Parts: sequence; structure tokens; C-alpha cells
Amino acid sequence: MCSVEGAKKLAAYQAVDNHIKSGYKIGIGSGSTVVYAVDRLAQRVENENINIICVPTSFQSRQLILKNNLTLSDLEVASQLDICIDGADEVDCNLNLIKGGGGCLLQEKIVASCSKELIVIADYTKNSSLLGQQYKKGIPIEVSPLAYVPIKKRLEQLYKGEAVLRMAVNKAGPVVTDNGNFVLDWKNFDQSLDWNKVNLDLIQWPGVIETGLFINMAKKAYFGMQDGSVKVQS
Ligand code: ABF
Repeated sequence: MCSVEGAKKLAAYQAVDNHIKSGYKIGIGSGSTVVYAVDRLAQRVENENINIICVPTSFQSRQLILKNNLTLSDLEVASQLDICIDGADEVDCNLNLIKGGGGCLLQEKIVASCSKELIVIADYTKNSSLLGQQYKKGIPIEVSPLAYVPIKKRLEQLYKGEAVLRMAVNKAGPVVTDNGNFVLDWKNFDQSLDWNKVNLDLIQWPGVIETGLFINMAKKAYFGMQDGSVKVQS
């Protein structure tokens, strides 16, 4: 029986071993599963002497890259990446994703969109048949602080459910993203929504910076499973 933490490590190690080649420019996602991917990248740099360049998707992943002595870059220098390896909050059977539970959705989506392929690494709890069924904290939507109330009202009126302003753990104030924005977590929506349409609609609303709906972006997902195997979905 494999723990959730063990499952994250299995998925991350296998994805890095299967996909990363010397010379690659790599988008480094955020979250706890990515920590294992960076760990494996650092081992491979040390043991195999591979040469890689890493572009972070958040302050957290920038720190990870630096701490592991990997070569840090950015999209100004490396605007076309070979691959992006990132976690997710939920992955459906068509590889559509909910991301942004960690608040890094904007940079994650930008970096993924500059990559030839987005490879998802996750533990078995993230695997879902219908997007929106599994992840109970809601779909994250990054919004301008100016507009969080009108966007919340419009979202609830048009699409139902409840859009909750994400608060800091100590409740002293809202969570502020790496980009200076707020996050609305949208819950209890109608499960039968067409997520592609919803995403295309929301990103046009003034004040919506980005959504945590990653539709048709991922190429493959690696899930560490309870039995110690890795399930690969493409
Ligand atoms: C990032 O980290 C996010 O988009 C997602 O919210 C989260 C997944 O984290 P973990 O790997 O800790 O489950 O990838």
C-alpha cells in the first residue's frame, strides 16, 4: 500500500525519467508533487551530467530551482520550452485539469502555453472521470482586486454556485497571488457545464486574470497509484 506522498514521488520520478533529455528547457510547475520532480532532476544533473534549463511557474518553484542548484531562466531568455512538468488539483479522463489550488495558476498557464508539451504528475486522489467532481475546494479564478465583487456576483448569477474570496490561513486578509491579485474559489456549480465554453467566457470578463481550468493543454498524466504502480494517461 503506497501513501499519497509515496504516490506523488513515484509519478514525478517516472515522468522525469521518461521525458527529460539533456539540452531541454523545462517549465517547472508548483506544488508538493513538483518538489519530487525537481529532486529527480537534480539527481540526474549530478549523476548523468545532463544539461537543462529551468523556468519557474511561481516564487515557490523559483526557490526550488535555486535550492537544487539547477539553472534558472525565464521566458524572456527561453520563450520556447521543450516541456513543462506540473501538478494538478484534478485531472479528468480527457486530461482536462483544475489547477490553482496553490494560487499559481496564471504563471502555470503561461509557462505551460510556452511548452511543447505539458506533463502532469499527481497522486491517485487527483484522478477523476468528470471535471469538477473530485476537487472540493472549487475552481480557482484569479481576479483583479478591484473587480472581485462584481465578478463574484456575475459568476454566481450566470453560472450558479458560490464564488468565495480565498483568505489567508490566519484570516487576516485575502490571499494575494505572486502577481498581486486575488483568487475566487468557485464551488457548488452545475456539474454538467461545458468547461471549455465556461473558460472561454470567463477569460473575457474584465478583471478576470486567468482561470484554473486547463482545457486541452495536457499531453500526458502520470498518477502514482495506491498499489505502488504508475498509471499513465494520454
Ligand atoms: C500546482 O500545485 C497547482 O496548480 C495545483 O493547485 C497544485 C497541485 O499541488 P500538489 O502537487 O501539492 O497536489 O500544480
